[in-house]
Amino acid sequence: MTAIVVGHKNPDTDSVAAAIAAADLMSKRGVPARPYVQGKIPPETVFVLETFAVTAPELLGPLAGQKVILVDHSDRNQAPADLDQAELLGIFDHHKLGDITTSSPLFFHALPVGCSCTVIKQCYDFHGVAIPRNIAGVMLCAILSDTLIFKSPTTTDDDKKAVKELAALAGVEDYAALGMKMFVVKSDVSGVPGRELLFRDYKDFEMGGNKVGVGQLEVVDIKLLDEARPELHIALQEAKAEGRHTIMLLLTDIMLEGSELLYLTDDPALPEKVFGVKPGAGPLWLPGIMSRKKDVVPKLGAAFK
Ligand SMILES: [Mn+2]
Repeated sequence: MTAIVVGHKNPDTDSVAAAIAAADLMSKRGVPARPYVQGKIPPETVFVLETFAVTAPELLGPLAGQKVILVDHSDRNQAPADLDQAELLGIFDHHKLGDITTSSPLFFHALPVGCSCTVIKQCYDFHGVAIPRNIAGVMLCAILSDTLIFKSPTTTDDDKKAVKELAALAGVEDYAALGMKMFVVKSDVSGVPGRELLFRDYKDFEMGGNKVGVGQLEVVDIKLLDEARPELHIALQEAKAEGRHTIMLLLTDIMLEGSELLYLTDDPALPEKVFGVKPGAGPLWLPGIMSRKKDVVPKLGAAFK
């Protein structure tokens, strides 16, 4: 039976690239596997797949009776709803440990690095399996995307080493230029409905019995989001009304290296507790805040304890 490899809901470049790479590695290790996605592939990822002529993974179907490998998450609320009806073979990840449990032994490859594809690159090397040129290209882009071209505090030396080696394999001479091209594509949000933008790179968390959501839009110039602001505010209000204690959206400017925080919460003291800044009349700009995973989620979780 062919195993299903799939990343988290609201797929990003890492969750798509990691599924493609993990399926290739597992297949070459004797476990036939195919990559899937849990939702619409975002424009940044479409650009990456087209650049390296890699076929987009299909949309995931029912999991009952299937063998599954997860990439880029180990949280129940980011996994397929019917995961319990499948056999979980293993996980490749680089996030905090989630709440998925299994009744059978599994493999679990996780490292505190900037990208799932860095973990999978090391697994290819460990097993002495060659990475195909086009898959090296999408893995390269995933690391550049997740690490914001090494500007994110999640970046490690392992990520930088993987990027250099993958760039060589993919025949990419200037990986920083390729990364910028990718972020320019990602920054084009014109005509995209506010709700789609809010949920494009979005995660819900369970914090102290509350549903807390954090979205992030990473652009090369925060002004590119000006036109979308009215719709984003409506989308935030709708999402808040759907039973969330708190909803946050980080508007990250990767050139200015900081984020503006849009938020709605039942706890007015929350922004100060988490970021140490009192919201004023103007936009809430957070210098140096680039990573949901490293700069936001741990402090947010602590504030709910
Ligand atoms: Mn990732």
